[in-house]
This record gives sequence, C-alpha cells and structure tokens, in this order.
Amino acid sequence: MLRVYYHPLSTFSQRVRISLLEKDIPAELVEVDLPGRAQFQPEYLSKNPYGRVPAIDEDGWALYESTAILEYLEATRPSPPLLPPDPRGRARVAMHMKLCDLEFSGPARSILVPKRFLPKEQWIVEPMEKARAKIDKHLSILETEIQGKEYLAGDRFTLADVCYAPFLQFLPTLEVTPGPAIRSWAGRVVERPSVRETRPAR
Ligand SMILES: N[C@@H](CCC(=O)N[C@@H](CS)C(=O)NCC(=O)O)C(=O)O
Repeated sequence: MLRVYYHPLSTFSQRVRISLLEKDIPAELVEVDLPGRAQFQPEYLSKNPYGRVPAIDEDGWALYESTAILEYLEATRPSPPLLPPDPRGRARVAMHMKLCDLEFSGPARSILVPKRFLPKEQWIVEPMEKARAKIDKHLSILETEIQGKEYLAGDRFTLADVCYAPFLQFLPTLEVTPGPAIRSWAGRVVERPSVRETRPAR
C-alpha cells in the first residue's frame, strides 16, 4: 500500500498529489499536522528525518523529497507517462525540474511563506525583493524557452510542469512580471483538473 504524507497547504506535497491524480494511483493520504509540529515527532522523522512533507511509505519503505518521489512513481507506475519516451526529452525534463527548484520554487518560498502565513509586520522585505528579482530573471529565460510550446517540455504535460504547477498558482502573489508565453502556459497548467483539485485553500 502506498501512503503519502502531506499537508493541504503544502506546495511541495501538491506536486505528489498532482501526479497521483494524473496517473490515477490509489494511495492513502496522511495529513501531517505541520502547525502542531507533528513533522518533528519521532514517528514522522522516521519517514523524513528533515521533518518536511511530502514523504511516502510503500510496504515499509520510505522516501522523501518531492522530485525523487515523482520519479519513483513514474518508474513504478509508468502509465500514463509524465515523461517523454526519448533520452533527450527526458533529459530536458530533468533539467527543468532542477531549474524549477534552484531558480523558482526556492526563491518563491521566501516570498510565499511570509505572504501566506505571517502578518505583514513580520515580513522581512529585503530578501523578498531579492527573491522577486531572481524569479523575474529566471522567468525571462523561461519565456524564450517556452515560446511555441504547449507545455514546458513540448506538447505533453510532464513532470517539469508538475514541479512548476503549485508555484504558478501563486504568480499574482509573487508580484512578478511573466511574459505572454509564460502567462498562457501557466493558465493551461493551473486549469488542469489535477491542479485545481489539489489547490491549497490559501
Ligand atoms: N525540497 C523539499 C521541500 C519540502 C518542504 O519544504 N516542505 C515544507 C512544506 S511545503 C515543510 O514540510 N515544511 C515544514 C517545516 O519546515 O517545518 C521537497 O521537494 O520535498
């Protein structure tokens, strides 16, 4: 049995839940009480010693880090595929997944965590502004990359789009300035049923 540890407001958990829906994978969803700090209790730390969601457990075997989980699900449940069939296509998806975390979701967190969960008086504006500038630079590169494509790696929705999806929902909150190709791609991604259904309430 596949068990997925998550929190409904967690963007990284949402990646895994999108993949479950896209691939129609049955799983038991276990909500980890992050506000109650259940992620630091020994029971959960045995799943992920870093005390973060998501994590999975399948027949007593645990795995954490959202991208590793996505790849495991893809390897064990390849149909329907969220990866291209050819080595070059797969390599491009791997590149985009890595760049998503380095250049987008990492800095996005520095803006989203305070904006979503802290009162304005507690925001530390300088790192938030730096993060916004980093994201804008990344988005200008991505704008060229995505020209003429339906999805990030071509015609089909792949793990590259799955990694971006939870953060594309928050483009307005990030107050960044995406170009027209990114805006239209983001619209397609956030309207997918798997993304809508797993969208955090705030
Ligand atoms: N690199 C990790 C990031 C996971 C992560 O940051 N999860 C957040 C929720 S979105 C978390 O569990 N935070 C709990 C805490 O920091 O105490 C991944 O891709 O899975």
